[in-house]
Amino acid sequence: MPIIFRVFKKSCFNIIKMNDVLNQISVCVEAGKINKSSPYPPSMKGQDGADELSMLALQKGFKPDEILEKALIPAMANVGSKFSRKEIYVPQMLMSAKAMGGAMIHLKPFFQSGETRRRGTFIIGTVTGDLHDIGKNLVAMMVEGGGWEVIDLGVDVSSEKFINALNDKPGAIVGLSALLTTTMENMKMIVNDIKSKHQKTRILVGGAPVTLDYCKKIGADFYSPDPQGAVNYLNRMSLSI
Ligand code: B1M
Repeated sequence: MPIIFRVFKKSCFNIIKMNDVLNQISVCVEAGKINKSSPYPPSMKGQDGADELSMLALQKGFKPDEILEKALIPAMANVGSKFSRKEIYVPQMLMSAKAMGGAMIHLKPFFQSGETRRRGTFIIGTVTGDLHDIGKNLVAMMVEGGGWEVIDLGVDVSSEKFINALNDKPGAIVGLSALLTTTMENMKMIVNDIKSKHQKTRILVGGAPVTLDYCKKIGADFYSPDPQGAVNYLNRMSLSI
């Protein structure tokens, strides 16, 4: 075979091999396969997970943002869409988010060093008086998987804490979560407080009792019933900035 064809064939083979690693990472994240020792899903027992494969991808020379953009983000977007369509449920989404976390451990140092650009900053917390954090954590993980820097202020977060975080990260988008009809009322106060100090801040609200009508009533900018809606909103905002 002429040398030119041999070189071409070899490089095509390498590209396919290289992309295989990214595809495998996507498969692991969608399936919720965290690492080799993780027993879930049973069909992938003993196989490498998102943890080992993302390390391998870095060793093979993939850039962290390439792994994020080509493997993790599309996989998490699929997971989010399946959850919105009720094809999967909270436990599966949590496993996927954990698998993504397994990959993110290796990528985070690069993002934190500023070597890789993020889409923007998202500050999230469960509002004053409310201790529910499972839904908020899911939103935070999905948004992080969507390529955003996430500052998670935790639960029972006051206006003051949100405002302090915004003072450090002006221009960040804020997410408020509430699970109780009583604490949902605190969203109104927090939206007012934030807008009085940082008028242009965009605020996204969510949580089981929250509705689009309520979002409009309290002057928040967007309501999402689920994590994928939050990711889609943020991505639209990052394009318009
Ligand atoms: Co509580 N609890 N709880 N609880 N709890 C509910 C919410 C309740 C509906 C149960 C019930 O009575 N049927 C009820 C609220 C009634 C109401 O006000 N309408 C209730 C109550 C009353 C209470 C206490 C007052 C009970 C008591 O002490 N008497 C108490 C309050 C404590 C407090 O917060 N101050 C309390 C305590 C607790 C636990 C600590 C025991 C525990 C929380 C543990 C934790 O979060 N770490 C707990 C739990 C687990 C629940 C239920 C069973 C499950 C909540 C959950 O995690 N769901 C819940 C009943 C239920 O929902 N079946 C209940 C799964 C989660 C993935 O869904 O959080 O809705 P969710 O998040 C969704 C969406 O809402 C959305 O995305 C997620 C994925 O789709 N989303 C966002 C959430 N935040 C978002 C933000 C966004 C966008 C989307 O943008 C920023």
